[in-house]
Amino acid sequence: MRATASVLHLDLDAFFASVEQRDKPSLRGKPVVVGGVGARGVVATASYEARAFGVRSAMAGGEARRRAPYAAFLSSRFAAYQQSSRIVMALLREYSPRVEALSLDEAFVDLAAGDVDCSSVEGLQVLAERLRAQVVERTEGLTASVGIGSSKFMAKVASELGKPDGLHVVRPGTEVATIAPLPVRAIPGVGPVSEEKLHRLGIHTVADVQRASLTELTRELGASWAAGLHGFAFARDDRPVESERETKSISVEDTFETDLVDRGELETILDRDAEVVVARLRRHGFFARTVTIKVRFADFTTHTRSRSFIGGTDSVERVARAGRDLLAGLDLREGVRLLGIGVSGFVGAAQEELFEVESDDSGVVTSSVTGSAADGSGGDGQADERSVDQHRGGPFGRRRDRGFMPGVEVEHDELGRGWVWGTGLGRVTVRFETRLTPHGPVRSFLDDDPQLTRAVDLLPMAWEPPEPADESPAPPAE
Ligand code: TTP
Ligand code: MG
Repeated sequence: MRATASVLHLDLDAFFASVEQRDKPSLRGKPVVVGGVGARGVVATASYEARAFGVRSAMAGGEARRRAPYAAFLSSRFAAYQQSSRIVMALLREYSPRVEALSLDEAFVDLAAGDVDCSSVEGLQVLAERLRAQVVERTEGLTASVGIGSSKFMAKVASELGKPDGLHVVRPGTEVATIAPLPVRAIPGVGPVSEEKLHRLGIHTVADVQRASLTELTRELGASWAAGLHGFAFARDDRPVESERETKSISVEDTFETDLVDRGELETILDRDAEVVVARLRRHGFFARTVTIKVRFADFTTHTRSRSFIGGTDSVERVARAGRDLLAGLDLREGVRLLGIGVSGFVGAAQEELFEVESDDSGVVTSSVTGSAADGSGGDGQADERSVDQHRGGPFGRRRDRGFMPGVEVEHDELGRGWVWGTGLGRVTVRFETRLTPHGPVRSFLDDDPQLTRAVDLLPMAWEPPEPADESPAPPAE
């Protein structure tokens, strides 16, 4: 923890849904759900208007529809979210060179590493309000919540307290009191499993952790985790802000209580870890060129094996398959103590041709392909951001190639640009409006109408970030 409040955390409000409302004027102020479109889709996020009906991230689409039947359910448009994310990240880099992006819509900024005077809280408030106003201006309407504090933990807690569309500064000296009433889930690293364990110990809030004895925590959680948890409860956090370019790899590893020799079992673990790794990769909006596995044997010798692709991938299937292939090259009979899988060699996801290269995998990655083909709506929570591009010229029937999923942008030869409002029974309904127009009219077409096509490019933003080099990590030197 630092003496001044020099760590800033920014998190865009209802990010995907806000981009949709910005780009679709008739949806502003209305309940909007992104994801959950297909039969088995999952909600990626919901606008605050939809949250009022109880719709939440990760909720099944069917449940979300029951709660908010009149909401607009849209498939995600990854390229549009990425365009706005890049604008925000570039803006943050104007404040400090040390910006750590946690996902497309969330980042830490080390103000002390920039040219910022952090000595006065009032001064920081002025700076943060200016930053928030610039976010609205440069993204043409998105809002951000900002938190400032003396560590990453404090800054994150602060932005949560500021949400939505607000600012909160945790004054140095008030950290421990600020976090005391929060649920244990607010502590970094406390997920559902640790939360459950702590609840069983009667520990529900950070104040409960403060009161618990370290001995008791150690008994239940192990020494290192107990010490970390206890430290966080007293606001001890000196984790550095690491700029995006320093994020060179994402990996997960498991150490086993007894050495494993069964290849099938190890492959299953590898598959599961590949899913975790790829989920994190996608949250960063990256594609990876290299897959690495790490195997430590019973005698503690450690082996790593890598494989690289020509283009980047964010396919669970490809990463897992590469991992299995690499594992196949190792003799496991001695027994495996530790198994890890990681991805590196990140490239930005905005390269269209990558989707074409990837299209072989879409049947596996886009889990709702069969489920949603019948209703023609396509898309599925986490995966539909990809299917937008993969369906074009991909391995699907001609109809699906048109990719008219709810929410996607289309162009009509005479009526101009709009977005797909709904599909079904061989028809497509389009609302003709964009970010730059007032509410537009609605028209229906046969879904093979030659005058109607998917819009290829995004509408440019008035302010585009300086190109490019430093917006996604460079591929590793060969
Ligand atoms: P969050 O910042 O967690 O959520 P949010 O921006 O939608 O809402 P809030 O105002 O509470 O910050 O996530 C950012 C985006 O990441 C979100 O808009 C959609 C996407 N996302 C997923 O795709 N899957 C998920 O499980 C979550 C939590 C988010
Ligand atoms: Mg957010």
